[in-house]
Amino acid sequence: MKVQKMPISRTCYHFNSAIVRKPSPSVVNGLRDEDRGDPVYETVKSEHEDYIKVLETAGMAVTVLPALEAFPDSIFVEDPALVFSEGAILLRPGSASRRGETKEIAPVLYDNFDKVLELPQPGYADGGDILVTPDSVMIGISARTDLAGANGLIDQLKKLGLKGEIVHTPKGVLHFKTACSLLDEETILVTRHMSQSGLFEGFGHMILPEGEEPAANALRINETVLISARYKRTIDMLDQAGFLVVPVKTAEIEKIDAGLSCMSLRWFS
Ligand code: CIR
Repeated sequence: MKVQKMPISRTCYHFNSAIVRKPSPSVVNGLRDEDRGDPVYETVKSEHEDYIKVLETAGMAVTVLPALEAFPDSIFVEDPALVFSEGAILLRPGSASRRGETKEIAPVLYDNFDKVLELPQPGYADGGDILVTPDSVMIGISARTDLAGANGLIDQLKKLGLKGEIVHTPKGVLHFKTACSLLDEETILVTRHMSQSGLFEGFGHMILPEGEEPAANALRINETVLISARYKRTIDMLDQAGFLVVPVKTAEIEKIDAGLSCMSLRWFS
């Protein structure tokens, strides 16, 4: 079996703390790239409750923030902030309708972290564009994260002792992590297209089966890999490779472009 019990230490996927935010009925108006119909609030709510249970089972203490009616996408707490054991960074989402989410997430970060930094002006950066790897914090330029934001973020990461690296999100892909995620310190789950980008040369690649590209946003937490329950071939592939896969139902939230990472902020405290 590939997943090993590692000592609890700081790695890219050993976490014991998480922050999530409950969905509000306004979630039905969430942004989306493609129209697959509005999500049903009650179903989103129940999928989100299950997601919290999965995080708890994976070993996290979860802080649940109240729903925000004014921000339909605020369930995606990964985008307005970035957190590490070393401290937190408040970001500036690239989408105008989400920009106010930073101010809303700030208080819980000041409560939990000694160091809270802010993305300097100018520029935008969404947490969904940031992939933390053992060597660097990769920042994908996208429709939401621009060069100024990425450079500002690199400066803030330096203050936490971390190295940022600018990369490019393929055209038509919402966030960098929409197309890849870290399975362990040396293995990446990745779409065939992004696999050919040359970005992950030092990693082993697990390429998503054709038609299951949306499963790319998986989430490794401690011993488990969370993955959308809809993608059976990807689940089988990871299972056969020895990962401890936990299928999570996110079909309704996926209508507004959710993956597994975007609904939580995670760190080791
Ligand atoms: C948005 O377009 O901002 C939301 N509907 C989806 C955000 C997903 N976030 C993420 O993958 N980090």
